[in-house]
Amino acid sequence: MNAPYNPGLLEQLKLRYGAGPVKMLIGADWVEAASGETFETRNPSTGEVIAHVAAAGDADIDRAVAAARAAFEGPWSKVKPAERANMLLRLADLIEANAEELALLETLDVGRPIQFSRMLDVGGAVGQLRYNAGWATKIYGETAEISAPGEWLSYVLREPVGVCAQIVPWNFPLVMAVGKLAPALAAGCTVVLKPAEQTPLSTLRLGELALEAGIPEGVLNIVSGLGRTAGAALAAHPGINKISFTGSTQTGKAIIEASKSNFARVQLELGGKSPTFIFADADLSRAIPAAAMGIFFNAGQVCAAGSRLFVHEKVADAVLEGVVNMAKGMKVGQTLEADTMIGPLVSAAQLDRVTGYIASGREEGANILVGGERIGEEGYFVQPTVLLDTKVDMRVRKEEIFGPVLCAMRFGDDDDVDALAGRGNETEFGLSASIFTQNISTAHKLARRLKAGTVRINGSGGVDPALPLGGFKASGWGRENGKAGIEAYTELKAVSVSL
Ligand code: TXE
Repeated sequence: MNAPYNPGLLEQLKLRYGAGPVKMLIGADWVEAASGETFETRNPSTGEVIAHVAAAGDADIDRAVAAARAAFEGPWSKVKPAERANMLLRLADLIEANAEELALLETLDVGRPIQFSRMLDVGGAVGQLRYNAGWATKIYGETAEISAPGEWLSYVLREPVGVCAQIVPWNFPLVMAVGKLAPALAAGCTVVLKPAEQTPLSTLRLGELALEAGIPEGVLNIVSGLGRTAGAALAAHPGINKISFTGSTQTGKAIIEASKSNFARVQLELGGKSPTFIFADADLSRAIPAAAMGIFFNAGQVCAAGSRLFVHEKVADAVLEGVVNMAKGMKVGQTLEADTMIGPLVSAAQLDRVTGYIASGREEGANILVGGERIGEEGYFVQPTVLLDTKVDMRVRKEEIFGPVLCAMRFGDDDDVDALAGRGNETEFGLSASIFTQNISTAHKLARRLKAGTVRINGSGGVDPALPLGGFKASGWGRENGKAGIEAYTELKAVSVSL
């Protein structure tokens, strides 16, 4: 993972993407927007424009939904589950065969250090495809005995839900696109997928690989475009049956509003303000790196980032010293260098947002233990930051910052599991939580009381395709991944035959 990048390949990518408008995939065609409009995507390490990309409008969204509908009602409905599985497996192989190119694209467009693009984006996408390929042949209906007079055969079919709109954010474009399309295709649905305007390139390349893998035309359509135009048109389109969205809580509300017109099934994965608890008996050699990387990894642009740290007063000094040392010691900088740990924020807007939050924390009386400043004038880099003395009603404490900014709080022996769970649950979000203690009773009691879709005990880690992913409260609706994730791409139909 720590190999140097290939400068020849980088040059080829720059030439390719700099050459002219990057087209989107509708049916079997690579097309510009009907309006001819484009938008820019930039390299967050430098601020330079990498490419001009087709900006879909209403007409393009209509065309993409029509292509997805024609495939769904037509040829795709005849494709057997085992064939769908094979297509997903071939796409996984093609991603592996083009791994270095996809990793470089992700690094250029997202600003993720190359070692993580290689490991998490490419590895994660392949894992999602292979996991979901397995489900294609394992989607079962049920039978039931009913109580009506006479003799009946009743069975419940699990059918694909239909044409799915999938709207993806910019923090993990490739792996999230694949994480949405793989279960949809495994279940027999067709897809119109919109990557975020900040990071469309790896997803559009994925479209080429999908055609190469033999996924038929119209089954996967990729429309690049702005959220307020293309995204809004897709979410409200009368031709879609389901929408799967990952992004901000605010846009999540707009998606719910849009679904009032088309009754699309809605699945939302929204923001978080996830707590990490470190007890006095915790193994600090695990807890400290987990607390630091839980918020600094990907410059904090992770939905499940551990942005609130609750640490027992007996170990608080040691933990905070450890986290500060990691904040100071990690290499923040150019993403193509193999040992870089932290890259820039994705965009100038995100830089303004994160530095604005740090300023608001200062104004409201928080103390900065480490970091707190932008780094340099080029690119969108921010220092890993730890805030102390925050209050529960401060914006930095309750809102999602989506940057490398940790709020650290102490607790004492008086805080029992119920009190700690209350503090963990004090925001509107409920996505994820981490607990470090050797006491299994404390760990499981707290896990049970936390309102969070994911709880990790004595370890950290990313998303696994086998485990349901999603949140309580304002962190979303429904789950992706695992059995629940595949079933969410199906509709139930009860059939009864009087014998
Ligand atoms: O998100 P948006 P933004 C949070 C994070 C971040 C904040 C703002 O706190 O700082 O959101 O990011 C599309 N109809 N998360 O503004 O707007 C858009 O084109 C339909 C957390 O970039 O939610 C993109 O494809 N679609 C999160 C996607 O929505 C619309 C990851 C996400 O953009 C739309 C990202 C509309 N009206 C941000 N408006 C996570 N849970 O990981 C925008 N979009």
